[in-house]
Parts: sequence; C-alpha cells; structure tokens
Amino acid sequence: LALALVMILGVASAFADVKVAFSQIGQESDWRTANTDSINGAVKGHEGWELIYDDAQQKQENQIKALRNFITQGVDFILFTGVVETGWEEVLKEVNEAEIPLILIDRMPDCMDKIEYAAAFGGDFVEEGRRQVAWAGEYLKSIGRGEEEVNVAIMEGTTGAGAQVGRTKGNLAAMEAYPNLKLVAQNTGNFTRAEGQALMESWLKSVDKIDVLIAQNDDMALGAIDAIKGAGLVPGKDIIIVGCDSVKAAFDAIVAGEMNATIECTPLYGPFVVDAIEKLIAGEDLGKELIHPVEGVYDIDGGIDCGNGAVSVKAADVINERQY
Ligand code: GZL
Repeated sequence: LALALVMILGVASAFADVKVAFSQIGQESDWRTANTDSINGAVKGHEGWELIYDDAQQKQENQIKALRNFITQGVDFILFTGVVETGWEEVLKEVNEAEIPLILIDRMPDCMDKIEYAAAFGGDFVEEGRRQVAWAGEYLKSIGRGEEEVNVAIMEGTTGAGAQVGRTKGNLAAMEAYPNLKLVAQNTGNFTRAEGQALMESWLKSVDKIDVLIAQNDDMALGAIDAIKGAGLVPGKDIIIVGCDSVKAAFDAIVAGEMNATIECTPLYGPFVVDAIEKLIAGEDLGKELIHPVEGVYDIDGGIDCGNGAVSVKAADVINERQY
C-alpha cells in the first residue's frame, strides 16, 4: 500500500503544472515560522501547484546549494530571501541564466540592481527601525520623561541581514531627533530568543544602567524579558522594551505589561506570492518596484504618534485579530 501511495504521489507531483521552489532562511523566530506557514499554505493551497522547500538553518552556503538544486530540478519559480545582504550575485545570475523567474521576498540581496527578478516584496526596515526609536522618544515625553537623559541599548538582528542593516540605520537616525536618548550598548542577538536572553544577561552585569531596550525583533525582546526578570527587575517598567515584528507572543507580553511596544513587519507573504505567480503565468510584467506592506505600531495604551503617519494602536483592542 505504501509503495502504491509513493507511486501515486510521485506521478501526481510529476503532473504538478507549477513547481514553486522556496529558499527559506531557517526557523529562528516566530516571524520566520509564520512566514513559512503563509507561503506554504498559499502555494500548496493552489490547484496543481507544488512547493519545493529548503530550510537553510541560517547558513548562506546552504541557500546557495539550494538555489543550485532548484536550477538542476528545473523548477518554474524561485522564491528567495537572503540570510545576509551580500554574496548572492553569482548564484542569482545562474538563476537568471536558467531563465527561472525569481521572486524576492523579505530580506533583499544587495545585488538587486545587477540581476533580473520578476517581483519583490518586503519590509521597510529603515522605517521600522526609525519607528522603534521614535515610539520610545514620544512615549517618554508622554510620561514626563522627555527631558531627562535616558540610556538606550540596541539589540540587533543577525549581523549583515537586510533587516538588521536597515533597522540599525533607522534606529540611529531617529536617535538624532531625541537628544535625551543616549546609546550605551549595541550588539547582536541574532534574531533568536535564546541569544537575546544571553545578551541581556551579559548587559545587566556589564552596563551601568539601561532604561530602554530597542530589540530588532520580538523574539529577542522576549528573551530579554526573561533575563530582566531573572535579575529581579520589572520588564516594561524598570526597562522600557520596544520590539519589532508584532508576533502574537509580543501582544501577550504587552497586554501583560511586560513589554511596551512592537513595530509591525508582516510575514504573511503567501497571498502576494500566489498573486504574483498567477500574473506572471498570465504574461504580466510586474516591474521592479520593491513593494512594502502597510504596517502599524502596537503598544499598551495607543495614541503615540511615531511620525510618518504611524500612530500606535492599543494592543488589547486588536489582539484577537492577530493572524501570526
Ligand atoms: C523581517 C525578517 C526578520 C524578522 C525576524 O522581514 O527578515 O527575520 O524581523 C526574522 O524575526 O528572524
């Protein structure tokens, strides 16, 4: 029976009229899991489409191998997000030479202007980083602490990742607008909860005083909360904590008063990818524009104006609508 099943599945996959290959970075965060689930669900949910998935475990060499395997397999489309920005030009040109349409999602390669790609969709990381610091600066003003010097620590994502490079750029640019914010620590927690906890534990021993933590994703913020509690401090009060991604666990922490805000960066690219592939199959040219999703800011009370039209929304009011 098992043999028959394998044969049937084998034959069925041979008839899948669209093979979509996805080079995914890894499983480092709730955001990444939600991103994989969104694309997996959308592609597999499409009649006659097959998803060929590779998890690179956050290693660039594994992504390069996967891309070359996809070329050998003769897939119809390749979805790609790079663990880091650099080192992709050679292999992405091989994808171009194989004439396989490339859809860039999430973290963009730094060679975008040197390769061919059929569509691009991802977060505006510089704006997300700017919003993190702007939220903190405006929140401090709203509680009467806009004048006092406040010590800020920036916990960065995976070093060299587009999301880290962009968010750090946005973080530091926004610090200029709030002279009361003083940067006292900056290091990477690699976008994981465990490494965020470890980094916060080391900072609590080595840094005189941290008043605000800017964590470039919610998983690191949640790890930092564990470390703060372990040190006998009160997260959300003794240290103000601003995350990024807006995953469900962050909403739970905000409603519990242990985290103060999170900046949205949606992982739900599945519908975008399916729509793009359908249009490409129909012969449409989708252009080169990097499409950014519209995104929000969520915190304990709402009403904090972060600039660029971003006013925070009360987490408790929308927690039941969260999709990831
Ligand atoms: C952002 C994405 C980042 C998330 C992290 O688009 O690349 O990678 O912010 C994830 O949670 O690890």
